Amino acid sequence: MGSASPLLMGVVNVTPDSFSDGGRWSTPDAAIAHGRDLLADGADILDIGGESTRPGATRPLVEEELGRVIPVIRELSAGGATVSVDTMRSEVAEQAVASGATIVNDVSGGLADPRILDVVAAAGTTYVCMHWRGHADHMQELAAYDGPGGVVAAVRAELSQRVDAARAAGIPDERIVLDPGLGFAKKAEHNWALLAGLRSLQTLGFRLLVGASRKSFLGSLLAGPDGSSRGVDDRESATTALTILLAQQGVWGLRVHDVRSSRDALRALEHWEEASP
Ligand code: PMM
Repeated sequence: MGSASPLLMGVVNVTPDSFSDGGRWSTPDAAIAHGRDLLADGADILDIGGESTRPGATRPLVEEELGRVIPVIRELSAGGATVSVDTMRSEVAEQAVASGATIVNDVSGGLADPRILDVVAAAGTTYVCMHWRGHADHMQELAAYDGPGGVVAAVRAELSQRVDAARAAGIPDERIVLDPGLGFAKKAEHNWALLAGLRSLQTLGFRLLVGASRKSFLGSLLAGPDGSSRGVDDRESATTALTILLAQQGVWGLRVHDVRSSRDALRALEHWEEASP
């Protein structure tokens, strides 16, 4: 197929409670060291976040979020890394950009704090606009997609409205990246439908970022005979398979926790494509 390889965005969650790696990198020093490891493994971008969005999570105070992410962003961007800030808050985005972040990854697509769109427009950064319906404490109640075309049509339409808001704030199309928001107000079957229907989202004309890594729909897929979900640390092969499949769909970026396995898989795919007549 010869599609360009996606960028790998390595996740640095500076949180005590993220579902995939909560608590492992919750001090600035541990997070900085982890970010450097991800770069060595082949990350193109480091996505630094200080708020867990796991279903049911409660929000940190803005001061807590700033205290978690700003020292990490400052240090890693000073070292030359391309840094993205994973935040829904305009104050955090503003300080993150002032500290070296060049991408704002807003999982709420501008819904949680609309001023974030003005911050991004003024800063001239890339804007990752994810599909979102509500905060983590109640998002699973919002996972209903009963209209015509189901979840794919709904996510496409709702993302398109967020693009209108981003444009109205002055963010140019070439700085917008869309994300279907796997797991955010979505059940497992919704995530699979979105993955299978990615082409429909691509017809909006924007670059796509996808975050499937270690998410609970993979835990359900790989559930044991007793129905118990496979643990987060044991979902890597399924994540890597999705890396290849999504690369073949031509996505722009993949947000992953284990950069090394996805990088290895992409290298094999690139080599395959180069060797193909
Ligand atoms: N998922 C999580 C956090 N941030 N950002 C984007 N753009 N897309 C995602 O799918 C996404 C995100 C939740 O996963 P984590 O708790 O493992 O970081």
